[in-house]
Amino acid sequence: MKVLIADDDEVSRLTLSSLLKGYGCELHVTKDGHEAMAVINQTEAPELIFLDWNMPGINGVEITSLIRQNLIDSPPYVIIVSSNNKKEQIIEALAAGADDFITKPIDGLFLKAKYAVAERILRVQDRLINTNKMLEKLAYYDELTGVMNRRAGFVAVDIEIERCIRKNEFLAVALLDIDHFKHINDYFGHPEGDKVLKQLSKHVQQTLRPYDVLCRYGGEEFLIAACLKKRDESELLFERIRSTVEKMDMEFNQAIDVTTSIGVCIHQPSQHSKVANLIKQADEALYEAKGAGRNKIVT
Ligand code: GH3
Ligand code: MG
Ligand code: MG
Ligand code: MG
Repeated sequence: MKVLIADDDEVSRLTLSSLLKGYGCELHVTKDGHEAMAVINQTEAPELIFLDWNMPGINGVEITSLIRQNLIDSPPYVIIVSSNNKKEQIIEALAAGADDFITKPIDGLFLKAKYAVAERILRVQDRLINTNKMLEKLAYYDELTGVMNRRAGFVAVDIEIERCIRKNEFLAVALLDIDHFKHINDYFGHPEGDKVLKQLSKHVQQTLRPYDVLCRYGGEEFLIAACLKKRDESELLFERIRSTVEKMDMEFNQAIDVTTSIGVCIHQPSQHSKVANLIKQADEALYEAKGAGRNKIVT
């Protein structure tokens, strides 16, 4: 566990650090508020922080407030260590966001008990954060391909609609469907079919810009959305995607030829634009692309 001690008083600093050394944590010791903030702002913030109240620069209670405003996703456990231990003062520290309070001079047994509480709370918090991350992943991303699922895709397209309105740009919305995917499954087997879906997603994602939208719309259909400065940029974009897939070397034992049909709708978004309408138009174009012999783009 990464632990920070901030105290301008040398004796308190030494007492606290020599006690904590016995607990096998990664200890960072600082002498004032600004040094403490520098450690707190490192990419990996300390999980447990002991702050003296009165320090030059920023005091411990002010630091606590800053921590509570800024480190929201993974909040550290903060203990104020001070001889300002009147009831009102302890209440003030807790109100600023401290989790606990230790009175100076520090009592070793008391510190040990409070350290154990901090460890327990941090473990529970860690578990919750990890579970939350996992649920978020399941809620927004397609498990097989790792691209956004349909629900997240719709939200992302709405965001792109807003971006296009702001920048006065066009939005291309496309449905990409793998040609004769049923044959691929029948001939090579379902697990190989899955690998095709994964690899295709990876390759298509790589041809797009970070803010373009790619989501798995259904089985072997993908939804793509991209803001464009000019209408005719669409041709280049989707041709790049079509040919990338066609040229894709499948990383498996057998050579599998994969082609796609793409139906595109180009639209100048307004506040009335509806994702579902755009997809419907893209779907009609896709139907035409299939009818025209597949491995084609129809706008
Ligand atoms: P078309 O060129 O007209 O699109 O023909 P198609 O065979 O691709 O179209 P069809 O809709 O008949 O078949 C889609 C197939 O995609 C059927 C389904 O079993 C398969 N599929 C859907 N989801 C998955 C998946 O997650 N993994 C695998 N391996 N196959 C899937
Ligand atoms: Mg002090
Ligand atoms: Mg299909
Ligand atoms: Mg298909």
